[in-house]
Amino acid sequence: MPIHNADVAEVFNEIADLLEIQGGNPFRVRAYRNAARSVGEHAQNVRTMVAQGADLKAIPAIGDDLALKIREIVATGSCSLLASLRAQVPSAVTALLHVPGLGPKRVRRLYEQLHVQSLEELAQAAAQGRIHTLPGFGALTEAHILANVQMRLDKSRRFLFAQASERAQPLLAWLAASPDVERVEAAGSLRRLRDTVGDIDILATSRNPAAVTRQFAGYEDVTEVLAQGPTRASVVLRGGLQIDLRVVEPESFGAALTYFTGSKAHNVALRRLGQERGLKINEYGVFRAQTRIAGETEESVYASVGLPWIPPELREDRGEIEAARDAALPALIAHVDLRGDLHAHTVASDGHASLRDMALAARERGLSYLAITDHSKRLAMAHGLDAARLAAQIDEIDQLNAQLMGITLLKGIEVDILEDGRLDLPDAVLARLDLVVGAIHSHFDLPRERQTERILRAMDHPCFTLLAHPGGRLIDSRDTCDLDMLRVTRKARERGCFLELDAQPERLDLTDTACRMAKDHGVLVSIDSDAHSAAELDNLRYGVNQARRGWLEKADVLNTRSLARLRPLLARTMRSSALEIPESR
Ligand code: DGT
Ligand code: CA
Ligand code: CA
Repeated sequence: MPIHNADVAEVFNEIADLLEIQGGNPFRVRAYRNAARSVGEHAQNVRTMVAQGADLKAIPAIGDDLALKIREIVATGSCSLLASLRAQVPSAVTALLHVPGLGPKRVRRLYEQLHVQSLEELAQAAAQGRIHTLPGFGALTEAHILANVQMRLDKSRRFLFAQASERAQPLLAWLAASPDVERVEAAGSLRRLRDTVGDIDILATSRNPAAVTRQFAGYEDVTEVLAQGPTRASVVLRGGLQIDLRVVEPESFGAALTYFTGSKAHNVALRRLGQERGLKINEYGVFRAQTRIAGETEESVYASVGLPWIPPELREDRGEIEAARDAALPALIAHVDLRGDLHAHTVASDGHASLRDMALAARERGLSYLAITDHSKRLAMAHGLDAARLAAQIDEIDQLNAQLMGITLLKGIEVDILEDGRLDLPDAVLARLDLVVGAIHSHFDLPRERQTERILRAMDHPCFTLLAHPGGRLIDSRDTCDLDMLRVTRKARERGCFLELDAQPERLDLTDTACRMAKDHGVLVSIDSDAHSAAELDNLRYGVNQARRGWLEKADVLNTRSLARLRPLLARTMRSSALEIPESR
């Protein structure tokens, strides 16, 4: 198996997990975590670097010892340190670390005292009430664990869009380069840019379909071939992602692409429109009686029922067919429309890059402004800033802005919204900022009414600008909190403040439908990377995907504004009685 940077990162992360469970030296744990992130984000492939004799220590966070380990992994596919750690603690136990509420100490106790070795066994132990009897665990913790584990088990079948896309892109490029392949395209939920993907659907055309399915089954990352025939094949890639390939006739390509892009609900609605016109629409084409009248392109399929082509992101049967009929499809936002980013961290809290490096990375990506929004003091784990440290950072940003050309840092904070809706820092320092980004990081499970009131109260603060990742979800591990988004959206409208679409692949929060609600209420959405490193500024693209699924256009997105037009919008939220209408769209 060829080694990718992600594989090395995975080995290092597992080593860090196992060291942590065994109570290892925290600095050593951190060194492996940093190395994992750094290798994972490194643009050059380590396999190529090793082959070319390049210096691995050029990768940040990699020293002599880790460079040796990378060589070992590239050469042998594994690492002897990992093997010896696994001999002491089974590797399935590391999955327990990712359950919210379970740190290394608790995992160790569960393993040593209850012999819990997997998520399934953890769920069982919780359901049987064996956990709350352990020291350091209570009945509440046990119930919490049970709920979280069940959710993880339910969702383990789906992949984050970013993960699926990272696996699919090289495969698509490899297929496209084959002399036997004429056209190749992703379909399904991946093409619709859904935040999670169950499996990947690929369509191709070829004069020699059997050669294509054979080649596909031999792809370097395939671990299992589920089926392989003359025109279709299904495989599983390393990591567990399933891929279905279908090779179709060129004259059916558009019809097949429409069919396999889905969604199912959209297809049903489209077929019904066809039926009304006496047409049969399927994956082979559009037919009147026995005659094919369309199907080579998607445009021809839509045109056969009198519609313009509909972007895949909208194909969910949420009004897109009606909008297409009325020539009212949105002109969806694109990544190039973003002029800046309003949520990013530095080493001052839990980020990994300095102010200057974040600024330069943003400029390199064509952004003209970047808001620095480190955590506030309540998040002690993340080294949150108190008033004095924030004041110092404000001065530092002023100095940096005076030096840097082509990029402006905005002064902000990701301030914790406390349980009662107060903000975690004094008004005097908040008032010195360009923007105040409020977020909840605790008490996710308050009852709906209290959670909603908490957030509304925070939004009423005279300095409040932007509500960060409103639902608080982590796709794999934490559900959206119980919150009345309609009231939150109305409050944003009334206060003239903004809602964030956090672009981290496992957040993508606002959801697509919540974006749509914001748009419908005239509330501007800010698409933010929430970057904790320079490379994570590229998360913005995932945010743009989600925004497109939420029907957002350039004008609906706050950070498509130039800095000159942004400033008054931010300033307006910094007043107590802002009962104005947001800038007209
Ligand atoms: P996923 O994989 O769960 O993330 O979601 P999709 O949308 O990729 O679903 P998948 O992989 O089961 O099927 C791909 C597309 O094929 C789906 O979006 C629509 C189409 N399709 C699959 N089964 C049916 C069906 O029974 N009826 C219709 N009309 N379309 C179907
Ligand atoms: Ca699929
Ligand atoms: Ca499929």
